[in-house]
Amino acid sequence: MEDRIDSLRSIFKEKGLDGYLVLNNVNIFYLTGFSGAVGLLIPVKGENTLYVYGVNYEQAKAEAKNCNVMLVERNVKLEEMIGRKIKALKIGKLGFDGLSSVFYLKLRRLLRGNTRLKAENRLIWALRKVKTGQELELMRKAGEITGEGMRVAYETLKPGLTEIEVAAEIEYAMRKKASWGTSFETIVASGVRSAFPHGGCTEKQIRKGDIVVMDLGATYKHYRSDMTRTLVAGKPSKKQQKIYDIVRKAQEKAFKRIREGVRARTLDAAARRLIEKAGYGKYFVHGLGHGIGLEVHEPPTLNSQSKEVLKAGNVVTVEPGIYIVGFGGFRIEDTVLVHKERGERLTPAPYTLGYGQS
Ligand SMILES: [Mn+2]
Repeated sequence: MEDRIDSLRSIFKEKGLDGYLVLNNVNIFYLTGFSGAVGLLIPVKGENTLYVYGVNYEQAKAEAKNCNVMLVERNVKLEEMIGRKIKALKIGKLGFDGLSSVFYLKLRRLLRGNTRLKAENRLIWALRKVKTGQELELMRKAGEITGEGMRVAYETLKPGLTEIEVAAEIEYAMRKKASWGTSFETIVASGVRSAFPHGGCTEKQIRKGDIVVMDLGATYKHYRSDMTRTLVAGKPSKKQQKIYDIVRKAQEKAFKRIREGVRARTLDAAARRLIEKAGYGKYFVHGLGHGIGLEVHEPPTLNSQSKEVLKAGNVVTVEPGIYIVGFGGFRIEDTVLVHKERGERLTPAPYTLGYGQS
């Protein structure tokens, strides 16, 4: 593994910082390969310190890379330990990823004006947004497992089952393919509930002719995947098919434009304009997509406000939708890897609306 702490150090050094404090658990994992620590202090020169409570101390020593593991005793306050270290290292300008307001105030009081604290979350995101080959291997695997979940979803879905019963089959199928867990709460939203983009799943029975939005994702070795398909339990009506086809075209249109250098908001606009022209603009109530990796929602965000320009190695979702309250919702989503000249879907599954008994 390339040393990510060193990469971060060269970035924050360039920004004129002489140290960086990482408190976000996922960032700490990203940088050290160990997920059970509570703080990581990186000075511009010298040793990195990883702060760990007793329960994870031995594991941290075995697993954490490129840092000195420091035990945080139960009777010692973490911010005081970190504050003392910052003083000892004479760090004048310290960047950090994110601190709770309580932690920030305590640290500021302890450092009494000798150290300037500067929120610099974007520095870590600059690294995390561009996936390495090793990360992509895991994301591909997460995508394949998710595809298996969707395959079983297609196979399982039939009128009479509850949404939760379908979700259970999906999750079991992914688990059997070595999923570490779901990326987020599985959505199986049927009938009028499909119009709620975050509808979750309930004990509602799926009825013949219901639109069913199924949004699922597996996690593999910490890396996440995200995919949605919309199905009708039975034969789709003309109106259902018509709206579905618009969403499908919108997704394909945005997908085709993916490549390095494209603006995130251009992609959002491509899908949105198609949906608007078809007369459903006001029913596309969210952005086109989001970055994904160790977390299910990461930068770069793909929406009309986004200032992001895509780079090769970004992994994003492309998920246009149309949600008509009282009628139903339609969303198609894939997890997509950005290459220099094109996008590549990491979530394999067919795009059929109607299916099962007709
Ligand atoms: Mn998503």
